[in-house]
Amino acid sequence: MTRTAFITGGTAGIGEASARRFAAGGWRVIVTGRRGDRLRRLSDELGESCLPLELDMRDTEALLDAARLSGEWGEIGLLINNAGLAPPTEPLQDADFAALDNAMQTNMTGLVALTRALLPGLIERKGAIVNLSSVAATYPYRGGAVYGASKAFVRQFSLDLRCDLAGTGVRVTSIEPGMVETEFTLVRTGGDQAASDALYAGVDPMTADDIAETIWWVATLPPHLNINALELMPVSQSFAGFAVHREG
Ligand code: 8X3
Repeated sequence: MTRTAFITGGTAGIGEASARRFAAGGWRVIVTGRRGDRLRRLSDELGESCLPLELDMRDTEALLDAARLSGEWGEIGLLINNAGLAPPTEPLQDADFAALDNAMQTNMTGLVALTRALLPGLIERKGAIVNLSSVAATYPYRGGAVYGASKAFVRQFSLDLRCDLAGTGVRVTSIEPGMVETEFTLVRTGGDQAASDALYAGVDPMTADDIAETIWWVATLPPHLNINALELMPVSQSFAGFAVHREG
């Protein structure tokens, strides 16, 4: 039986790599994103196993429409909630609220709306949900208040959802990566390629393929196994200590 995955944020990075990984594994992939040209390119590459859907995670009505797919494309057994972004790392007191709101709507509201809409079918098929959180859910850093909080939401939403889904056979996982070299920093900095290159320089960061392979592993485990949360970092990334401010 061909299995079907619904992957958000598939025009780049982890979403795009996941679309390729699942298509290569024989799955049908419904791939969403805002950039139609990129979606079309991916769909040309993956052929009949890919259904591209131009979709903005902030448009709840469009999300609910997209979730009403019928026929074989409606047989969704896996939801990969990958779409998400980070606002610039300005301290909250200096931040532009529109950028924060954009991240909150995409990372939380859109994710919940889509998950809610796809849940009846996922329950019927004893499917799985993989949510992309972040190490920022657990480890705070300056300028990360809204991003980190939104990813903590994703982590806790995943864990609480397991309670709601007890007895249904539906699996839920929170994937929490650290540094992955994607367009993440380019988006966060408003397109500053030099800042993005500088952040990843000499780091040997994780790749989108690393995370796609992890999602593949999680999703293809035997059905009695649930990975609740999985935190990953490149070896070169670790933790800093507490900051202490001294007068004088
Ligand atoms: C982003 C993780 O480590 O690049 O989700 O800030 S990190």
